[in-house]
Amino acid sequence: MSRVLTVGAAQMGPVARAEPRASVIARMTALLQQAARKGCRFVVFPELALTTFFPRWYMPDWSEVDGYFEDAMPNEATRPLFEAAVAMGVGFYLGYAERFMEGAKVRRFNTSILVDAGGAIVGKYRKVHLPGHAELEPKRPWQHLEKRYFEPGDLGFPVFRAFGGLLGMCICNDRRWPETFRVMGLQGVELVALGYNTPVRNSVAREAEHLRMMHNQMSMQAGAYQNGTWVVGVARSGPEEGVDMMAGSCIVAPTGEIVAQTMTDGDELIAYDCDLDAGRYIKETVFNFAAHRRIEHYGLITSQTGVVPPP
Ligand code: ING
Repeated sequence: MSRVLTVGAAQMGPVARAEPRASVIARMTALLQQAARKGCRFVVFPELALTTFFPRWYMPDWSEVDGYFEDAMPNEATRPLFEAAVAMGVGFYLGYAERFMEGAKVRRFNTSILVDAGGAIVGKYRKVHLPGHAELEPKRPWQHLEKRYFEPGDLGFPVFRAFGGLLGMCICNDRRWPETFRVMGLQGVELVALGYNTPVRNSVAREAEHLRMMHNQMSMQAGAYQNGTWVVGVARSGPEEGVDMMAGSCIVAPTGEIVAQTMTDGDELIAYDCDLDAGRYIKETVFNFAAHRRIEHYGLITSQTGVVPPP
């Protein structure tokens, strides 16, 4: 019996700094309704979907920073989204800023959750690869302070049994690191859901603009093919608080082919019937890990962080 999961990629256009969560939730619910009409059983939202991409600003006042975080999930603001999803029988991936107390210590993560069609949180992931910097860099046209506002994820790259298959998650910059997909590939992942917030232009180096989209697609296509998995990448896009954010949300097959892609840089839903067995022949032949990998030669990948050239 084929395991086809109809998946929706719910791209979101700009979220203003002052946009209330209720407004964002209403937009997300409308995208869920579109997805349900297309027969989707699982919908992927962007990274930090509930607020504007706030790491673009240096905020010395931590109470202002914490205004962008969720202290519980679901909570009063997001419960309508969970309830709407349950009413439609649709599960979803949600990216948000997670904050909680551990004794007297405040913990803050760039987090995503996997929510099943019954509204239960069946998986959680915390972003491992945090790009950017931790201190104010005045020379930048905008900041990228993820290293200031979040800790590196502490949950690894887990894979969850959900929606009839093996689903994994990552977040934005994670997709640029092959280790992200390989660790999930070694758990047999069949679909990786990820949200991203990526500016169209490189703010720290002279770089032709077309390369941004190429690097985005190449990273996800390679991750898909080299691990025989579907990859669903969903943008927060459009002109947000003076920074143009890249669109290009897409659904990538285990062959590495992009099978669906958004046309706009606003709120837009695309969907595809993802056969979770489509990656089987890849996992059993070219990327049959058990038959072909030689881990005795891979030691540097986990024993060394930076580059050490030969003497
Ligand atoms: N955003 C960007 C991303 O990885 C970035 C940051 C862009 C890093 C381009 C390097 C190159 O897509 C987030 N939120 O990680």
